[in-house]
Formats: sequence, structure tokens, C-alpha cells
Amino acid sequence: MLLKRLKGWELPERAVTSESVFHNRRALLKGLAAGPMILSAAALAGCSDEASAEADAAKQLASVEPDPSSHLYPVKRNPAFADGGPDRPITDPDLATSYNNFYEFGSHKNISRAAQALKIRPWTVTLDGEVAQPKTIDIDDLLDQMPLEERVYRLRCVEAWSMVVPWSGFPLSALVKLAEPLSSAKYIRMETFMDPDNAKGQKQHWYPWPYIEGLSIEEAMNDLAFIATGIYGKPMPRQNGAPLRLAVPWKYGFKSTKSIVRFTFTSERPVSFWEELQKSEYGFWANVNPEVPHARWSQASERPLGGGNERIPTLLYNGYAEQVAGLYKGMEGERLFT
Ligand SMILES: Nc1nc2c(c(=O)[nH]1)N[C@H]1C(S)=C(S)[C@@H](COP(=O)(O)O)O[C@H]1N2
Ligand SMILES: [Mo]
Repeated sequence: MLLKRLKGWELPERAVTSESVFHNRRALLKGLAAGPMILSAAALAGCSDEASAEADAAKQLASVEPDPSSHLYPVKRNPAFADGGPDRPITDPDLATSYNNFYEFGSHKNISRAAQALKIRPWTVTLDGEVAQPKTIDIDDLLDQMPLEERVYRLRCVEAWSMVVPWSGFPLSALVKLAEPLSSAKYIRMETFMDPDNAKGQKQHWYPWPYIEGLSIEEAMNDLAFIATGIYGKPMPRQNGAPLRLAVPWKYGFKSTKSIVRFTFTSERPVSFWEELQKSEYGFWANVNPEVPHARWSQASERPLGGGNERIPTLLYNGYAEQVAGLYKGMEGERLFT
């Protein structure tokens, strides 16, 4: 029997023209151009054959709601964070939005299609734990209250690839002030959404869902700690962690947790997702340091996305030592770098 296979170029135009799916469309076309490898990755992600993978992708695109925060972007770039540094050009947006880590949608890089199933409205953010008064805020009210700006940051994944992207968002310190933590609060525990029906990776029960990350309050108040709500002058694409994710560029990428629903202020250090899964390889602090290897590979160099096989040296605190090294004075005995 000859099955009709829905190819990317046959997608109905209404499925792909809205502003909010721009990145996804580019990623999809790029993915198809790359050929059968991508299709089999989609099949691995849970579809029984290539045709159904394609049809699923088309359906997902057709049902993607436009992002209601589009009118807020682009925002003004903060001149203090104007670029990625010498010889660190901004990463091609097609790459940054199609080569992702987001285990909620699959434990491989090609999750951008599957992530379109993420429901970004209604979305609320809860601030609770050791605070004056717990609060739950609607994301659009939060975006209206926060001082939005753009910052170009480097991101260094623990797997040794890296990128340079313009994030839009607001300093995490602004959210901490809004939360009014008590003096007993020493850490912030950040929790990602839980929705296994739409995020199929969350059905993989061997992972300790939901994804948890944490920072000390001092780290959260550091000027570099940023909540990103957009990228490349547009609202955050789902695959990059819509509607809000963390950006802490001096730490390995896994600390920059996506699609956050809850910030809990606590006196106890939270255990993060990767730490829970594999403590010997992933610690709590996870600051970038080229001289401290991962349990299974060197961290001395990295591969910038879009640079082919070129490798460049990795820098202490990913090049942000001047801003953050002071946070760790007196903590030399701790496991700061893995
Ligand atoms: N909730 C959640 N956040 C996450 C991840 C994840 O799997 N789930 N992956 C992390 C890792 S390992 C990296 S490198 C970055 C990747 O962000 P990007 O896809 O926007 O490049 O997101 C981090 N945040
Ligand atoms: Mo990562």
C-alpha cells in the first residue's frame, strides 16, 4: 500500500506563518534538509514510523498558539552585556533553536518539534517557601512588572558545545525582591512544569521529574543571574524554555533550567535533577572550569555551535570570573566545578 507521506514542504501555510512559530519553521525545514537522520530521530522519540512522525509534526505546528507576549519584543540591549566577547560571534538563531537539550521532550538534541506541544498559557509562577507571603503570579502580569532588557551571554554546556545568544528578560534579583524572602532563606529551588501528557519525556520514569535546579541567594542576587523570557528579539520559543527560563552563564548549561513554574525559598540546599540522577558526575555548584574535568571527559575546550569541528579554549567561570569569583571566596574546600 502506498501511504501518503506528509513532507515538510507540504505543510499548510497557516501552520507555519505565524510569528511565534518562525524559529520552529526554520528548524523544521533545516531538519528536513538534513535528511533521513532527523526522521529516524523523530521515530526514536516515540513514533512508530516516519509518516506518522511527519504528520505529528504537522499537527503540532498547526495547533501552536501565537505567543501573547510578542508585542513586548524586541527590548533594549543592556550595553554592559553587549556581546559574547572577542572572537565569539552570535550563534545562528536556526541552530540555537533547533539543537536543544530539553529532556522533558526527549533525551536527544532534536526536540524542537516535540516541544511545540508545551502549553505556555495559562502559565503562573509561584513564589513560596520562606517568604513574607507566598504569591502566584500570572506570567503576563509578571512580564508587565519586570524591567525587560536584552543581554548577550555565552552558554557552555557540560557536554562541551557552546553558543552565544541574545536573551531578553530581567535580572533574577528583581524576582527575588518581589518574593520578599525571609532572612532564613539561603537558597532558591526552581521547579519546571510537570505535564507528561504533552511532554512525553516525562513518561520516562527513570528520570527524577520534575526538573529541579537551585542557586544560593547570593548567586541569585548577582548581577549576571538572569531570567530569560525571549531570545533573538522574540518571545522564548518553546524548545528554549518558554515562557521563562534561567540564564546563569558562568555555570554549565544544565543549571539554566527551563519553563519554570515555581521558585521556592529555602534554608536547605536543594538537590538538582542531574545531581539526583548522577551525583558523582553532576554537583550542585557546577561552575565552569577548564582545569576540572568531567568524570568522563575533559572540559579544557569547547565546540561553538556552527563552527564545524573547531574547538576553542574554555575559560574559568566561562569568562565571567570578574563578576562571580567573589561569590565563592572561602568555599575552596567545596566541590565548586563539577
Ligand atoms: N527543564 C529543563 N531545563 C534544561 C534542560 C532540560 O533538559 N530540562 N537542559 C539543560 C541543558 S543540559 C542545557 S545545555 C540548556 C540548553 O538550553 P538551550 O536548549 O536553550 O540551548 O538547557 C538546560 N535547561
Ligand atoms: Mo547541557
